[in-house]
Amino acid sequence: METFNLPHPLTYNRIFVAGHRGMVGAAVVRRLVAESCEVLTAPRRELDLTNQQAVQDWMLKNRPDVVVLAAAKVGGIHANNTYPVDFLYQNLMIEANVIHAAHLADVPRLLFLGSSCIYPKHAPQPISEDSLLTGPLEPTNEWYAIAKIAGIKLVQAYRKQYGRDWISAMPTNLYGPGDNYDLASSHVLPALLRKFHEAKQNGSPEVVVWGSGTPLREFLHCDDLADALVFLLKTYSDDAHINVGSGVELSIRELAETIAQVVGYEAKLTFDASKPDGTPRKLMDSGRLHALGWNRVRVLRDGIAGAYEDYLSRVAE
Ligand code: GFB
Repeated sequence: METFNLPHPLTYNRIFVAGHRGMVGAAVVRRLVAESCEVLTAPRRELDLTNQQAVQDWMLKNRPDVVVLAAAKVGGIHANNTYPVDFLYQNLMIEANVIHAAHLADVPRLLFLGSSCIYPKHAPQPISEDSLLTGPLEPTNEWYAIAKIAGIKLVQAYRKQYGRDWISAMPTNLYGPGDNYDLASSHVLPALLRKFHEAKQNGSPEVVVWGSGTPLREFLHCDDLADALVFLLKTYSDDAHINVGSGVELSIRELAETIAQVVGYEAKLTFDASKPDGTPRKLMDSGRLHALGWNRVRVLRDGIAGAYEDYLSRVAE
């Protein structure tokens, strides 16, 4: 079995980015341009990642050196809470198919992406990697969390049983170009960008913010995540999954106020208590990543300004 010597330069590697049309996958593809590697992608119409046979056929035919598993069914608190089957079933299928096919094709290096929601609802803050499976999950996203925990365990199982040099990274809440701005299924940051933009256009005096506005969230730009992932691919080999956060934390109310400034429109914030708050706080401890030597996080306001440009150019009417 081929193993990787670390640090590994990635030069001339054939790297399959599963989920290249998603926000994270697209960011990874952008970042890999600087690495002199060959990026492999598979459009959804040609490869359905929930189809086991199709994934195995594709992997055995293409035999990449590296797989970055950025494909997932993702969504904000409302979508997670409303479509538990989609978030559990689709993510289990995608992970199991891609990870097992990578094993069959003897892929030397694989990076699986989890999520900060894998941790218990009331985990001590900032949340260290060791908090996994120490308490009950946040109910609004336990389906997604269980699927992501299964993915981490699958990667660990292949390491343990077959000596695969595969790793898992846990990103915090993400935002950036390519985000989903559909109000029913998006995360909070793109949703509020859209709401403030539309309020500005319509001259509306108020913007509705779900929940109480008090939950605390940490936000990381997808291009910063992609940079950290490439760093980990080159340098990290361990059974333990590793947190990728920004350390930039604020309340949902503060986020709304920041977005108001970026969009340039002051509106009254109305809090909709019929919508769930979700987990009260979700700040990751990224100390392990920093100790390895990565800590390059952009200023949140600059990142949000870039995301707003993306929204204006791609989505806004
Ligand atoms: O980003 P979000 O949907 O997901 O919501 P989570 C974060 C917080 O923002 C919650 C509030 O307290 C929401 O109630 N919020 C306020 C809004 N206004 C809005 C709005 O207009 N839209 C949305 N979506 N939220 C997700 C998980 O949890 O985080 C996923 O469901 C995943 O599994 C993701 O892990 C990273 O941070 O609560």
